[in-house]
Amino acid sequence: MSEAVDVLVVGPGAMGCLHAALLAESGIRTGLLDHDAARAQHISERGITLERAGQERAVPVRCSADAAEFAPARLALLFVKAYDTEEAVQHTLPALGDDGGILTLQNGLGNYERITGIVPEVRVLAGTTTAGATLLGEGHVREAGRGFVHLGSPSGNFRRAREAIGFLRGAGIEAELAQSVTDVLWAKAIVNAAINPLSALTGLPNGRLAESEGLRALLDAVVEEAANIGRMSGAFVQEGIVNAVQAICRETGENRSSMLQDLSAGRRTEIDFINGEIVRRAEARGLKAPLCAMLTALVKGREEAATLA
Ligand code: KPL
Repeated sequence: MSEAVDVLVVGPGAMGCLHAALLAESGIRTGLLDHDAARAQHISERGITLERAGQERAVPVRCSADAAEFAPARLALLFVKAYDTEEAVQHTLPALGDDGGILTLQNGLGNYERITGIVPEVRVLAGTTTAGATLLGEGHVREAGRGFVHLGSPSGNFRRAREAIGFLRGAGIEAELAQSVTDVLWAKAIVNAAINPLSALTGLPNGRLAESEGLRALLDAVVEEAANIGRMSGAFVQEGIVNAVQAICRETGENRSSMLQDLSAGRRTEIDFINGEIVRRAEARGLKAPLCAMLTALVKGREEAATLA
């Protein structure tokens, strides 16, 4: 059955399920787009099981693998892995009609560029979220940290950015207009470049990385290196970024980073789009990012080892 939605969440992973449940629960017309029809049917039948603040509830959410069923959607909220971006945008197009927008809150650098290779810039928003979530099974998610969203329109379409902020706030998610999308994307990339591979390689939840002296020194060094490349690439990176990343480790202390979750589940990680992309951006400027290069090689080694098992 075809029925228009305000927000179409794309990707039923941890972040997609969390946001689809929060939006749907608040009465915003919400859909969830999955590429897997059998899983979509399962989620539609049972709803999303949301664990939040020690309570568990089932939230009915319409889920389908057919994007046209949600047309016309005002906004597609992209929560697929960075390596699936282009395919997911193509899959979403039938829901968007001529005017629907896309907001990416994905991890990694370069997602905005990948999306605007397909959809006109005026319809694309980008930003970051501090939300943490753990996928416990199909359509079953546990919130692992409240989200604060910074988003903006690199093309200057503030009407569309404000509309997206309105939807998120309507779902009780704190959201603000970013002064500079480049700055917020780099800030998040620096956080992810340090926390994600270190937690994935050690198997430790985020909080432990700031507790042990040796790991904290490594964490700080990766932050410094990534921040330097960010600055050389034109982003404003705050002076206190090292302390800020340690604070994020503590605030999301129990959370297993998304890269640790991916590696543990035998999924491909986003290392190429985080540390790998920082290395490429450094090299494009004649610079080096040896720690990011080493972490990229190690995580890719772990990915390869999983295929041998
Ligand atoms: O974004 C995250 C992730 O896991 O990908 C952090 C902020 C590190 C929270 O776990």
